[in-house]
Amino acid sequence: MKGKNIVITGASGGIGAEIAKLCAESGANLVLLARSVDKLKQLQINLEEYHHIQVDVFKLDVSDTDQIKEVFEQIFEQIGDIDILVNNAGFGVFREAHEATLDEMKGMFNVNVIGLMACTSMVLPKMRERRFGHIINIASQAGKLATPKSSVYSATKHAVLGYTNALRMELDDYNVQVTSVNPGPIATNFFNIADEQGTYVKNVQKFMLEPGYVAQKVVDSMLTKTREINLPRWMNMGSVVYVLFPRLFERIGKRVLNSK
Ligand code: NJP
Repeated sequence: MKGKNIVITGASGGIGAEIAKLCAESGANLVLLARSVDKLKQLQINLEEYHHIQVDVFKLDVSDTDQIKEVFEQIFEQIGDIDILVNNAGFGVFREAHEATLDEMKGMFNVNVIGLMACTSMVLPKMRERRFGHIINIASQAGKLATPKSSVYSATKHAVLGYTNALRMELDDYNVQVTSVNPGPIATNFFNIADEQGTYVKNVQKFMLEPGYVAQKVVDSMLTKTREINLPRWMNMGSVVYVLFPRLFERIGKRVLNSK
């Protein structure tokens, strides 16, 4: 990965920042994007100092598609071709469907789905032309198995998985890899917004993943033909069984499925 240009959205914290740190260790050049530009600049200083790599930061709200176009055009002009795009920016709000506001629904879809697709659209022409690249979309186990209080969030991640699977097939002949990452709960600031009451965090504390562990799996997959990363594996088994026996699964697993 030495010298490769890697763009990460939502790099100001959580798994995005962890992915950035691990990519820096491998000698890649980084482009870090998020709204919190101060946090990005601090990360830039640390990574440049310790790893002697090029790190560029741009303020980007991925819910603003005009901004996406401007920022990616600047990246192409100032830095050059993008080798790996990690679509990581995202958020969730855990609420029952009847309580979810239209603003929340639009907000989640604009960031998690439209933003992800708009960033991808910016890199696709060049990657197809160069017959080289890797697009990594951070989805979720919620994109495979929807649970109460995550109707909207799950819907966004189902959309991400649908998009990602079709994209992979479209790019099959172009040597552009497409990977979806489907984690269960990870110990990040995600839950400050998603789970205000702390109920879910309390219920899943035992099997919460460390962000560095998830990031390592993502970085290990870079420039390989990894189709999906599912973490933890046992949780993905649940998603597989759910597809086969949905009615039974919902009945037997009711208590666990209601942990939000
Ligand atoms: O969350 P957090 P994670 N425009 O809150 C950025 C998925 N996931 O690392 O803009 C641009 O620590 C935000 O930056 P800022 C999840 O759905 C998580 O856990 O400065 N960026 C920050 O850097 C998401 O797709 C869990 O506020 C925006 C980053 O996104 C990904 O993992 C489980 C933005 C969020 O960092 C990373 O989340 C799962 C915007 N409008 C999937 N809005 C989990 N944590 O349990 C937010 O299955 N960001």
